[in-house]
Amino acid sequence: MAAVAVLAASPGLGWWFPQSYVDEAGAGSLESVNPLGREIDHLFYVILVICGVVFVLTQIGLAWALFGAAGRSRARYLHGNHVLEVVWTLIPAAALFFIAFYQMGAWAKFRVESYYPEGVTPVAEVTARMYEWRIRYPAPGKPLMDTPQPDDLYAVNELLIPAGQPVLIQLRSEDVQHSFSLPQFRIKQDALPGQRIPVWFQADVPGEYVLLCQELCGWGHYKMGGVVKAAPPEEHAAAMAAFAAERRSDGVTVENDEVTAALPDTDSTEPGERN
Ligand SMILES: [Cu+2]
Repeated sequence: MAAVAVLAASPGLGWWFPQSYVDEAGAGSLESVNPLGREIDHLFYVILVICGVVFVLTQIGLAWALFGAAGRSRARYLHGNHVLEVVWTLIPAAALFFIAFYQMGAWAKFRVESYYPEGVTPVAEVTARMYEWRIRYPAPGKPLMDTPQPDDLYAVNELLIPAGQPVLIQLRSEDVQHSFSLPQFRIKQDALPGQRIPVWFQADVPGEYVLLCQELCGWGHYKMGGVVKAAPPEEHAAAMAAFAAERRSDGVTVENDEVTAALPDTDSTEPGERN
């Protein structure tokens, strides 16, 4: 009884998932910020209900064997019961098949490129290494290339993304196996040395979210944390432009505006036009 009560009450009590964001009313939301994350939560609850039903039926069977049937007949030795064995093989098999097919849609959206949401934009390459996340952004307005470009921007442990739209990162590892995990997005993907793995997600609500390594990768695994900062698209674009300006600045302020105006405007030059 207690177990069933706990099973029924646990989703409302927020035992299973971390708080994602604080909504306008000031209440913490346990819903994932990621649309795909909400689908994954639904799968989680479907499996929780299946396990709950099986648990209750098993306990009823146990109680029946202990107290219901015990008084009526004497215990006797049975070598086996084929019908019973077939039944208890088929029922779990059917349950597993159901789960396998039921989750195919969510899996395809996460993993299969042709099922990615429309407009998914590669924003950065994220390289895991002992013990940090190295982030490589393309220069503002340019696409992310597979190989490093001279005007790329680099950061550590801080991933800036636009909110409200699907974004994609290319995940790599420089040394051992790590795992790129965004609990509030329900995203977890291993980073494997020698592989480039695309991972997409979407922050429906602007805010700061946790980035963790969820694969024990060495003594410093515990400190391999970062942050995903999701801002509305205009704010995000402004933040990236400011970041680019800061990275390209040599720290010297030119007092004379005429000197600045006389300098060639390198940022607006297309790569092909450079001489
Ligand atoms: Cu790690």
